[in-house]
Amino acid sequence: MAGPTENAAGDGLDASPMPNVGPDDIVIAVMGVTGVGKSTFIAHFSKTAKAGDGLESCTSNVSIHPARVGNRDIFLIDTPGFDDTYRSDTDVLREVADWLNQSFQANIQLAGIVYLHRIQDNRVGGSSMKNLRMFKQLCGENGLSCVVLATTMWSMVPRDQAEQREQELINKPEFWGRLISKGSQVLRQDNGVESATKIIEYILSKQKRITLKIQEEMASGKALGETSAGQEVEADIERLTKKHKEEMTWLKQEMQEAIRKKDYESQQEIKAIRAELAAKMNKAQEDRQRLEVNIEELRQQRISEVQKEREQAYQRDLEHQRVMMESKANLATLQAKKELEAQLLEARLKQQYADAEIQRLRDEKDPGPCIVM
Ligand SMILES: Nc1nc2c(ncn2[C@@H]2O[C@H](COP(=O)(O)OP(=O)(O)OP(=O)(O)O)[C@@H](O)[C@H]2O)c(=O)[nH]1
Ligand SMILES: [Mg+2]
Repeated sequence: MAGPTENAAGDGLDASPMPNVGPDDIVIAVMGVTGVGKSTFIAHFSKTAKAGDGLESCTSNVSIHPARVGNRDIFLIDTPGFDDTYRSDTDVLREVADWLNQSFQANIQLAGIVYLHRIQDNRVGGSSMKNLRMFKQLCGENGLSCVVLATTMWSMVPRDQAEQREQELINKPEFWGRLISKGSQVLRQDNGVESATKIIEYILSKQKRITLKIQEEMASGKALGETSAGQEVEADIERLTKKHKEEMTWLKQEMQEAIRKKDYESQQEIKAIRAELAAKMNKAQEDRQRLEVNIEELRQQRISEVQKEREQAYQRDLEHQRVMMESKANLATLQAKKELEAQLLEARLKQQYADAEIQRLRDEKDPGPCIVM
């Protein structure tokens, strides 16, 4: 069994950001909100991609997938979306930024980015739009001519409605408008491998290499929290903290009211809500502090986080195997017990049959007193 320090190449947990990838290779990143279809897109060209089947985030680490598109060998990078089910935006940004920093330092530049968007999503303030804001800040303007903005899930919306939404995305500057005016290309991911191939081929036709804004910013010595993407996350934390403080003030008032009324049940409820809220406030502050890292600090922290994650995964694996072995053993005991019970029952029935037979033979031999009328 593999120990916690062993790891398959390219799952993003490696100390090296890009095992087997060099500066001459073509590397394309796929980004977008959780569940938009990033892994599905990559799986059209690579056996190593794993698409999800539920609403929860599936891809939680940056991962590299060797892929073949037409007759070209390239690498596709799967990325976790912001608004991940389990991780905060800070966690996701730290992971993506660390990976981008390392590739920058290894002289590996992206050939382009495929930014996916579900055609049914266009609500300002929703997670798709937050992802788009993060993407804009991460990417900056220089590489936008190598960005394809592609919509997925066309089969989920009536065609005319989907086309109307696509127009809205294109026309509104706060959606895709500004990106398009700086050179990004809109394409549709509406036909499996065929449309996916067109998207990759478009990027390949550009024959460029791009540096993202966050790579430049961090290479120039900025802390993660000082980069544009980091500022975006900080602004969200700020908004959240303000909301939490308001809720806390309101809860204090509610508590005073409950104390005045001697309503003990409400007091307990409010206490529990307050504790939960306090934990959230602490987490937000922790997240803010975790943005205060430069390239090297981030790298060192990520190495120990990854090591911890791997050890936890290893422990979970061991526990899983223990439970499996225990249930197998229980099943075997149960089966043995059932077999024994069946054998006992059979023996008992045989005994009863034999007793009855003996009794019958006795009755035949000695039919008892004959009563003569
Ligand atoms: N109808 C339809 N379903 C799709 C499309 N692309 C992906 N899906 C489905 O959507 C679900 C999520 O797809 P994934 O590829 O795992 O999404 P993801 O972006 O990798 O998600 P995370 O890893 O959680 O960030 C899967 O059940 C896919 O089969 C599409 O274009 N149309
Ligand atoms: Mg995925």
